[in-house]
Amino acid sequence: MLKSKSKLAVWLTTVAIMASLFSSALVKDAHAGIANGSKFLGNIIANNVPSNFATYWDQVTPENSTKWGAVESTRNSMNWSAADTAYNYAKSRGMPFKFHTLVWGSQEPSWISGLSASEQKAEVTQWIQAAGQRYGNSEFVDVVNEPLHAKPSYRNAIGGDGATGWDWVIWSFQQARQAFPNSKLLINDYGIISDPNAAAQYVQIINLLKARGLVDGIGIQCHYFNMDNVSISTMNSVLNTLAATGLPIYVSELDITGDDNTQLQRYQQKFPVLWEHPSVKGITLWGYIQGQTWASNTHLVTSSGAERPAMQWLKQYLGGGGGQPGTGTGSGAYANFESGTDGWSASNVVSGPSSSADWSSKDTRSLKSTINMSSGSGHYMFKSGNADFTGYNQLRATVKGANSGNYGSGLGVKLYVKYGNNYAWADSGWKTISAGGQTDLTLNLSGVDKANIKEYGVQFIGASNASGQTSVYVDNVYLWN
Ligand SMILES: [Ca+2]
Ligand SMILES: [Ca+2]
Repeated sequence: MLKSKSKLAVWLTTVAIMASLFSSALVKDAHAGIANGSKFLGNIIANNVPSNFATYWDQVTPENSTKWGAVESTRNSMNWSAADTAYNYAKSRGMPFKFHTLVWGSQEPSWISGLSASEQKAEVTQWIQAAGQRYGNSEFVDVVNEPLHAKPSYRNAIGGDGATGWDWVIWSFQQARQAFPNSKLLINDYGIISDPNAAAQYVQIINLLKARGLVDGIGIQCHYFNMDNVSISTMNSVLNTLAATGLPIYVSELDITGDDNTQLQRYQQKFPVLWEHPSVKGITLWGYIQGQTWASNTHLVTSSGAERPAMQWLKQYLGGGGGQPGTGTGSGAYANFESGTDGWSASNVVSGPSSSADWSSKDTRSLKSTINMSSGSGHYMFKSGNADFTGYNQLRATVKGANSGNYGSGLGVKLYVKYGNNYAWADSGWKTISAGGQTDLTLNLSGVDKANIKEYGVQFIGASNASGQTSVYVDNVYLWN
């Protein structure tokens, strides 16, 4: 990516510049980053490694330094210095490294387009082999970047469209397999997460590669111009389309804009959709420090090192919840359901609530009820009685639906409170979950009479075309500042 923050037109041009992804079965640095477990949460490195990189991230993609035009701006004179910095850092920390990228129609060397076809083919081959010799222990390689949007000028020299329509892509992956026999080979593009038609076209290329044993994962960039306004249902639809190939998905260049509150809300809504999808094996963000991101307002940490609200939320979310536990079981709101229902009730349910080991978002148990869904049906799990939320700004919880019944367009979920002598209502706003899905809910308590809480809980609402029986779960209900 370019770092210019100038005009939109420049950004849109540079959009054609991104790409990247990574990995799965790697040994991770146990001390790096904010993500635990089998998935990585990575970021880019430009010329120097930010001092707080390992505080947040556990995977590395070079921002520009492994692009062909950056390495070989003068023909046959290779400059690997910045690439070495990123690669050596990743290797010294045990972080997966992704080489980004081998074949791409942007940031090519300027001299390539003027050569004969045979010279072009020889140069691309030489470039791929040189990269493999130097960085053959890369966990991931973006072989072809942006095939739908930025085809290389020299593509006719390496097979052109050919009989498959994508012979040049197949040729590129064949070369990469030879040069990087120990790496996972990825394809990468933008405009996918927000466009089911583009996803279907992308899958056509992927299936050509898969049939030849040439591709190991699918990269989707997920930049702000696709992410800021995409709907959850479109995201799920696209992820499921890609997952149907059987290949792992890597979110390769995530960024989201907005003022502090807008960015926070977008992260809260959309990051879990990516992170919790079973086929998504890792996420890489495209920058995080103010003044060092390619698009303004995508940063998560200010130039002075302060974390924006979205960063604070991301840490809490990936840390598995917790937060401030209120004041215990009397007033306050902490409920973890490890040893019972914590005094919660349910209404319009077939059975429950009960403490269940079916699922949990924190520790090993959650609160479960079984419900019969119908169009607009309302079901509740809640705790009534006086509670005092004084001193806290948010009430949070995680909810889940079982993979049974017909969820139609999605089961509606809301975290709510009733407060004051009139039992006034406030809630988190709608989210929807599909069968088997889960989501975090955050209720902003501003405007609520926090010293006079009468009831709090979760409302589940059947979609207009919902039917059948399912189970719903609530866990890790807590107060947060
Ligand atoms: Ca050369
Ligand atoms: Ca629990």
